[in-house]
Amino acid sequence: MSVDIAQSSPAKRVETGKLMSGAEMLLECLAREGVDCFFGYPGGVTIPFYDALYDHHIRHVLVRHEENAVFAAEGYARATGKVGVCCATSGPGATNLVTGLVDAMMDSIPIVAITGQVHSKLIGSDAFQEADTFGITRPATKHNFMVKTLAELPQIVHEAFYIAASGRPGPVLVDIPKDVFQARGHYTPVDTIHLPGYKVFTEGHTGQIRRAAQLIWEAERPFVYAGGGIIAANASPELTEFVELIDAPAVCTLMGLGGLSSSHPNFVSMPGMHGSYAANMGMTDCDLLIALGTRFDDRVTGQLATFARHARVIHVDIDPAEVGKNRTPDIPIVGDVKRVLQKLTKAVQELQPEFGRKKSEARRKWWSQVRAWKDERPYDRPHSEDEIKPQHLMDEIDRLSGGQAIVCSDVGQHQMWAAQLIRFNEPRLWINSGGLGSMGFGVPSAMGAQMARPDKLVFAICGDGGFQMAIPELATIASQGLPVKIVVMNNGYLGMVRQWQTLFYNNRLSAVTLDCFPDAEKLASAYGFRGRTIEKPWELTKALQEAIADSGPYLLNVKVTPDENVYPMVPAGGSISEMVFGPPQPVAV
Ligand SMILES: Cc1ncc(C[n+]2csc(CCOP(=O)(O)OP(=O)(O)O)c2C)c(N)n1
Repeated sequence: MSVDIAQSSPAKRVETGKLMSGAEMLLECLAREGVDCFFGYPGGVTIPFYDALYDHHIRHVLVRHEENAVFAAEGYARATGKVGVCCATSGPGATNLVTGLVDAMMDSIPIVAITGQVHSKLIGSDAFQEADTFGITRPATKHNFMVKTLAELPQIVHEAFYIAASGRPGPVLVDIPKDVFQARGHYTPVDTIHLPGYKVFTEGHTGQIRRAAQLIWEAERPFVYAGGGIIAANASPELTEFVELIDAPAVCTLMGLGGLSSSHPNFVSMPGMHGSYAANMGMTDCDLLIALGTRFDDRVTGQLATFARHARVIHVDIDPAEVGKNRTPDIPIVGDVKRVLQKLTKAVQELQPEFGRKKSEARRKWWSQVRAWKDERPYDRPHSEDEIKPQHLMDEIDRLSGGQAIVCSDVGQHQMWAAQLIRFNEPRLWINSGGLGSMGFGVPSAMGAQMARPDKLVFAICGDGGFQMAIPELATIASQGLPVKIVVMNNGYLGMVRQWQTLFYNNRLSAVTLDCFPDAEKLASAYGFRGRTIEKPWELTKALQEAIADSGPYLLNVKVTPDENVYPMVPAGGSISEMVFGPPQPVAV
């Protein structure tokens, strides 16, 4: 693949051939890539880089743990679509990045991670803070580079950005030895990228697209299954137009929420393990499943053998490895879902005179069935006079944000309730660790999102477990003055694990009780901002309004019913049509 990057680079900042250090060259490359801020933590081998940064305009955010540098970069990338950048020193700094890199890999998030490495002469000698970062991060990244000489540094950095953002996005790591940062040489801007082994198929096969259009007209019960690829490809307008044209019911996966507005009349909800009855029944009974930028994840499909078994499948994805990985499609289309949807919409329109209206009676029946499922079993919204129900908390956040706030979630029960009950009327509002499910993600990703979108109301919704993994970042939030609203849904448990132990392990609660949660007011005030604990339903609205109205960060600790379970639930390995809607009833003897 060859591309001209001179066009897209901001105006040249330095004259060609200027003498500079490797550290300065790296900063020059970052500036040319349009990086305005990045997240990192320095150490011995990156001191030359941080020294060059001292005089540079790019903003650096000092996180309190390297894992959170990746999560923050992910928050930045997920909120904007731009490449997120993070940086760590050699050895423990680099190994601390690994969870975040895998997280970005699983969710296809464009990240460039810069790591320092020991002096080239010491590599392989078990030098102080030497780790095989290249080897360790190989399976954790889309691609990784080890820079050996100053001459190759600029080319590698630009290639890293290109690979991270193009095709199926993902994390790319660049490992730079200390002597490369220190070396001096003449800088020549990079104008082209030539990667012969790297191919991205964007357009989709014309014949397959035409066949897909035909299937769409022939179908009596079409169903759209939209994933995170819609967000990554900025294909939300194309998805909306397509769904309206074919007038099919549509679901967005946990990664795709906001791809079709939650308020759109064709939006059914989220499918899968904690998806809605209507979404899962629609997937089960449809005769045509149109899968767009999605990977048939086990949390969506449940038992594969029974998943959408009556359906023919059209699968559009930019990554050929995803097509047919879990379900063999009838029409595979490898391409950028934005481009393919544009073409598919056109192809469907062209066939309209031939096929239009033929199936209208069947389609009417299908819609009334889907609506009946929606009415029959909407999501549970229990209310109590005495306790705050988790669902009540999410409903209030939804009401006060009106589908417009950025919501960064941690992992667990609160994540599922937030995904079920909060509306996302645009893409890039819902930010969560979908594939890896990394606890500790909520707070740092909210930092990154708020850095990227200072104009937006940003929530970090966490459980009391995940929040405690991220407490060090309260210092970053305070020092950067980021007005993130941290809402802890505090049930006193590692709730999602407790739920499984309750339902499937005879309620033998093992290592899931979280006692000693800190006083939220004191904790927040120790960092110089406001916080509060509430536990009564009548306090909820006012407390949330107060947090939102506060001009700074806010920590709201909401004590909720401890033993509430997330429903519906598809037991692991079950068919998605076999949802459970409550605890097993005691059997009479
Ligand atoms: C880093 C990490 N460790 C362990 C887990 C396994 N895990 C998934 S959900 C969960 C419980 C989360 O508890 P909490 O943060 O209190 O949220 P809740 O489920 O109560 O909403 C655990 C331990 C994980 N996802 N990530």
